[in-house]
Amino acid sequence: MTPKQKYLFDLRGYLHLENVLTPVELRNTQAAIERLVQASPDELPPGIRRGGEGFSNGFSADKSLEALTLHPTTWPIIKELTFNKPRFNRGSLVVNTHERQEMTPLHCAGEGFRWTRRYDVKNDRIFTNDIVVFFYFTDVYPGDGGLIVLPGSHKRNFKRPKNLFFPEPDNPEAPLHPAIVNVTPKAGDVVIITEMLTHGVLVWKPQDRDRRFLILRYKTQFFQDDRGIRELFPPEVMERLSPETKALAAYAAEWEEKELVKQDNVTLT
Ligand SMILES: O=C(O)CCC(=O)C(=O)O
Ligand SMILES: [Fe+2]
Repeated sequence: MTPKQKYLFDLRGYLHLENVLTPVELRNTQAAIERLVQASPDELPPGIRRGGEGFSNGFSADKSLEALTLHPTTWPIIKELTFNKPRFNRGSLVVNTHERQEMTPLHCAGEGFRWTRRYDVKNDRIFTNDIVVFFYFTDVYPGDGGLIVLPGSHKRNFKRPKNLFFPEPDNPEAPLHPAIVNVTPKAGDVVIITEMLTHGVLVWKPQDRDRRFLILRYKTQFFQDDRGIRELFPPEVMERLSPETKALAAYAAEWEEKELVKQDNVTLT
C-alpha cells in the first residue's frame, strides 16, 4: 500500500480506489453480469443461484469476474493486510434495485460475542483478518443510496448505542447523521473495507438504474469459522475454477506460505 493508502485505511477503515478496471475489464465483466441477469434459472452456470438480490458464487460465472479475485491492484493490498496469508472465501454478485425497500442496518464484525475478527497495527503494518473488496460495475451518485460507512469505527472500543445514527429507522428521507459517509463509487471503482468497520446499506432510490457489484471476501488462510476448513464452494463451482483461484481459496497452516503470494501479477490459467 502507498503511504497515503495506509494512512487513510488506518484512519477510516476503508479505501475507495478509483478507475481500477481497464475499459476492457469493465466491458467484459459488465457483459458477463448482463448475461447472468438475463439468464433463466436453468441457464445459470452450475452452482450459481439467484436469491435475494444477487447471485451466490457469482464470481465464478465468467473468467473476467473470477480474475478479479486476484486483480493486480487489489492483490498486493490483500497480501499486505493479511501478512501474506490470504484466503478467498466468498464471492457473491449483487444486483441491488429500488424494489428492495428496507435498508441493511449498520453492522460489523466483532460486535457480538466473537473476538476472532481483528484489526491491528504492528511494526508499521496493518493487519486485518476480515477483508471485503467491492468491485463496482455501475455508477453510484450522491442521493442514490447504497453503501454507508462509519469511518474510524473499526477501532471502536465501546458498544454502539442503539438508534444513535438512525433515530428514525423507518424514514428513508431522514438526513444522514454527520458521522456517516455514503460511499459513491463509479463503474470500475473498488471499495475495500475491513469487516470490523461499521457499515450498512441505504435503500436504492433510482428506479431506472440498479447497483451492480461483486463482493469478494478474504480471511487469513488459517482462519476458522463455522465452516471450518472444509471446501468453501460447491463442487460444481470448484470444478471450473482456475488452479490459481483454488490456491487462493485453500486452507493453509499459519506457518505456510502459498506459492501464489510470491507473485504480484497472477494470470488465471
Ligand atoms: O450492499 C453493500 O454495499 C454492502 C453489503 C454488506 O454489508 C457486506 O457485503 O458486508
Ligand atoms: Fe457487511
